[in-house]
Amino acid sequence: MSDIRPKILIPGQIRERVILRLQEKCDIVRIERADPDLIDPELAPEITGAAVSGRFSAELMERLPALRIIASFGVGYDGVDVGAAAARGIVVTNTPDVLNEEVADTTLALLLNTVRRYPQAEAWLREGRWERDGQFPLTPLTLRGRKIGIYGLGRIGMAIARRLEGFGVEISYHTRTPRPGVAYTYHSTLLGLASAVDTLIAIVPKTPDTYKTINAEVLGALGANGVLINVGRGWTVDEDDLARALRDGTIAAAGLDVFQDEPHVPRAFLDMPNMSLLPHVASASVATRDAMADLVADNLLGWFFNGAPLTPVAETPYPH
Ligand code: A2R
Repeated sequence: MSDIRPKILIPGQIRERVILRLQEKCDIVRIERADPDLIDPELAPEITGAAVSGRFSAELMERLPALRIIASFGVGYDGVDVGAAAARGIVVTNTPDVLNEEVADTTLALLLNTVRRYPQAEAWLREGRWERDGQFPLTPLTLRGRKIGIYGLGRIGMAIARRLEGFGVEISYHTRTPRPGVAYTYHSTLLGLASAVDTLIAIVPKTPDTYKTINAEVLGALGANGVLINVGRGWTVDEDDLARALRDGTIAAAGLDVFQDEPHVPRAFLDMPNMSLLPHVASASVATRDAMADLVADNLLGWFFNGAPLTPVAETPYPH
């Protein structure tokens, strides 16, 4: 297999480094977006691999009879129809671990920005209000004494928890299965966790089971001193319920890096004084995005030239 140049389809945009890494040993076939009709029917039977940042549908797979592997950019691979891939014997890979620490850094920054209002304090200075109006108002909220509940204690959740230990706060968590070997308090339901803490950090994947699970009931359980932070997927939060809870004081504040319909952010959020908002930047440093790009390329190169991909997802294990 190593003497031929595999043809790799790249639908839409991807970090240039993926292409630079691949093109030495592979032929790259680019289409403007992940639309099956854009694939040249003469090339389609020769395409054996794909690299994607975003969506890859079952229809696209159907047009590519020789496709064996889809390397997805990012740890969440909800844009790829993994069920269809598994049914066709196509391996899907993602980019776990290399972004854990960066995402955890962002999570702590977002938590602090939300609780202590640092972005607003900096805006106060930049707008000349320190000189004109005096001290920035004291923040009603503090991280001191908070009880933090982590919804999802996987690779990233653990990196967040390790940082929180240094901040001297209480830590508990909810997952479907208790994580062995950790001392944090386990709650078997999300509602149970929300009732026991005042700060909820969500870092779960987008799956049918996590859809709008952070809803009015969970926010109510968090309580009036409550803070919600979401760095997983917007899908997990009922945004209407959240806007209502922030408006009527059901919870105190929220910090979001992810939204249901990105890059659209609900108008209600933009006007909310007790929110800290980021444009999905949790892993967005050059170094970390390069590491993710390298892992996309190394999965494809591993498959075609070394006999195995590096990080296949659970639904399409390798070897089968
Ligand atoms: O439930 P478990 O025991 O499989 O624990 C996983 C948890 N999790 C859930 N917890 C409660 N209810 C659910 N329905 C549910 N589904 C999954 O989320 C595990 O503790 C965690 C996921 O961890 P990892 O698979 O290691 O993912 P990682 O690398 O931490 O990334 C999390 C997500 C990505 O999927 C992207 O959507 C986002 O962060 O960037």
